[in-house]
Order: sequence, then C-alpha cells, then structure tokens
Amino acid sequence: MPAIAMTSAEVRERLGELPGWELRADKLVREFRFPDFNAAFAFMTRCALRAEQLDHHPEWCNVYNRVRVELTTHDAGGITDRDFMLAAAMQDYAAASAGS
Ligand code: H2B
Repeated sequence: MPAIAMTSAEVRERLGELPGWELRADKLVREFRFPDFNAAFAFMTRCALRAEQLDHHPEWCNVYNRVRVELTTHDAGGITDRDFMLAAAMQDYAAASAGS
C-alpha cells in the first residue's frame, strides 16, 4: 500500500530537521557541493546503495563537484516519510564525503 503524501504544513515543520533543504514544487530539494568530482561521486555511490535498500530513488543531477537532489514519492504523488529518510541519510553521507 502506498504511503500517503504529507501536507505542505507537515513538510515545512519537518524541514527543521534538514539544514539546507527546501520545499520546491512539491519536492524536497538541496544542492550539495564537494571538494571535487571524486568526493561528489563517492557521495552518490553511498546514496545509491541506500536508495536501493529503501527502494526509494532520488532525482538528481551531477556536474563536477555539485549534486542537485530532488526527492518526492511518485507512488504517493507528493512527499512522504521515505523522502525524509533518504534526505537524512544524504546529510550523513555528505558530511562523510566533505560535502556542504
Ligand atoms: N522512488 C521514489 N522516489 N518514489 C517512488 O515512488 C518510488 C521510488 N517507487 N522507487 C518505487 C521505486 C517503485 O517504483 C517500485 C515499483 O517499488
């Protein structure tokens, strides 16, 4: 059974847990920056493995040392707890890859 999408008020409240993330067009959005491509790709590798475990996958774009991420739950037509779980993991992995 698909998760139920959160209201924008709920999303805004939970955004307090995620420094640097914004609500844009019904998605959780953040751009990470790394020292170089190697660090950015190390981050993406960590995220990819976690995304597979969670069966929840990011929309993202990488240009050299930048990774722009957009999270939404397609099955629910909005943002759910799964997006917050993946975003929280990304925060940890960014720190491990010297990202900000
Ligand atoms: N990722 C994201 N971000 N949203 C989804 O709704 C989603 C997903 N659904 N990964 C999963 C896979 C679904 O397509 C499979 C069939 O479970």
